[in-house]
Amino acid sequence: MDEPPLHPRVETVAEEIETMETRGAATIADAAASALVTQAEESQAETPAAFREEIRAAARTLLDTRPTAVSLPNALRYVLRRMDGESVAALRASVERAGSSFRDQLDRAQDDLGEIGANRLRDGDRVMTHCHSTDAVACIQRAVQQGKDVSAVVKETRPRKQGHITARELRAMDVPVTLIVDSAARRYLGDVDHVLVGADAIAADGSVVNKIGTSGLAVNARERGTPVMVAAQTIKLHPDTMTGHTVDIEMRDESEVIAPEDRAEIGEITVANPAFDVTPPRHVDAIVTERGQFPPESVVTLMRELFGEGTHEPWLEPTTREANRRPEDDA
Ligand code: RUB
Repeated sequence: MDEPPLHPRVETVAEEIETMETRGAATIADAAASALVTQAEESQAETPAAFREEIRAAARTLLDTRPTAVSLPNALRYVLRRMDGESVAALRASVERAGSSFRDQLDRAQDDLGEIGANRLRDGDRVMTHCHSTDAVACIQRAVQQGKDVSAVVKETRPRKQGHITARELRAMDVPVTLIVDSAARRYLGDVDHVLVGADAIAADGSVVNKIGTSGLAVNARERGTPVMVAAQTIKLHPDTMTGHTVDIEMRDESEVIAPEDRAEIGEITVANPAFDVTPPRHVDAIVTERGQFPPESVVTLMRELFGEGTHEPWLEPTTREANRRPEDDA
């Protein structure tokens, strides 16, 4: 069977997510939902079946871009589950409605969690950040709006240096920033009141999957007695982990770690570039969501409330689901 036609915007968004021009779990979810809406708005499908197949194909293309941020499948599921109607026009309207309510919820969730996270910060506090998380930045921004004096020690975050984005955004809010290399983190942990990070996925046992380096930072913070706060909208909760699935950790290109010419000069080496790591719940003090703050071990209760006991994959036709199952899906 021919592949359904995809709108060029879907291909572009997929490529931007893959190359990290669009990055960060919440931003990825937002871009994926709006790409589905574009596919719906511009679809030339003449039958409801053809329309549905096009939207599912667009979702599959977007899904295949980055494996770790669960906000991506959660966003696609949200829109696909609400695709409903007997005609192309009705289906199109349902996707448009779902895309727009998803994006509204995303914005609201970030504002609400920002308020809760800000309540944990006191006037004069100093936070240490890792990578760039819009959810984490929202907590600091809200604290500043509450009139609190907050400063930050910002980890550069190798290899892509997303810490620079955090530093720029915090400076735009007039927050004093000290930029450090990742290996200087332990040296400064005694000088900060909180470690504040985001999440790409949160597992049912409360483990936090976030940018590589988060777990080492959390272990060091525990040793220093510095509380670790994870700012994560509920779209970061990974429903499949309730039924035993593990989170796939993305391995990225070696050239992000070392330039090919430097590598050639060194000689034969293996370069490994995992993008994320897993912080066990015992090293996390609080997960701050738009639904309140949770000790990591209790996050499963919220997960059950939001997702029931599991999910299905609406981008797959039931008949092709088993045929499309990849071995890594069972990992
Ligand atoms: C980004 C990263 C962020 C989370 C949360 O990794 O690990 O901490 O995605 O971000 P990458 P947000 O740069 O590889 O996408 O709070 O904005 O969803």
